[in-house]
Amino acid sequence: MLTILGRASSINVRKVLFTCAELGIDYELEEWGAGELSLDDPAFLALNPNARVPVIRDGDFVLFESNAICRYLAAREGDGNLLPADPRQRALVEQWMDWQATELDNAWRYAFMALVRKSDRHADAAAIDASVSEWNRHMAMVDDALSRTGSWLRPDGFTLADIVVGLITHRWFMTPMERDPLPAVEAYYERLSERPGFQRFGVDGGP
Ligand SMILES: N[C@@H](CCC(=O)N[C@@H](CS)C(=O)NCC(=O)O)C(=O)O
Repeated sequence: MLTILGRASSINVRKVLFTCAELGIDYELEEWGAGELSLDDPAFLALNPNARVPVIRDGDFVLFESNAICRYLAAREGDGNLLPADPRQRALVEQWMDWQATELDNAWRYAFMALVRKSDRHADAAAIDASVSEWNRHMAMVDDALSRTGSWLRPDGFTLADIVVGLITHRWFMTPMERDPLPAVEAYYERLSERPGFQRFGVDGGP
């Protein structure tokens, strides 16, 4: 049985839960990072020295980094839809996943922490404006890609790229800020909302 370590309120844990829902994988969830299961516990740090969730245990195999976990699970199941076997098609899915984890995350983090989490450490008005503007600029790139495919980020169907970018699309809509009108992203969000995995894990949990 696969074990997922991490609180279900975490966006990075929810990527893995959404992936399991798409793949029909059964798992046990150990809610590390919530209650008494501290990420600073030596037993957890032995699995992930970054003190971050998610982590998975699959037999004696341990893996951290949410996007790597999603790729592992799709490959383990031999699912060529979420993660194509063809090197170029696969690289294009991974391109969006890496872009989410680096460029897109750096764009939205400050605004989200300030406007949704109300973090004291994210109270600089100019930095909030800059983050909102960057987040809109990055979502415009998503809009442009979706306008060309007419559906998901990749023209052949729903992939892991839609799981990881889809969760941030939800945050983009729920954060109280000015949003540029992006019709293809709006249609994308409606399509995402029809998927059971997104209905269950796509929405934000607690802090
Ligand atoms: N790059 C890592 C980031 C993981 C991460 O930042 N996780 C957050 C939750 S979304 C975390 O563990 N924060 C510390 C905490 O919850 O105490 C990944 O994608 O797995």
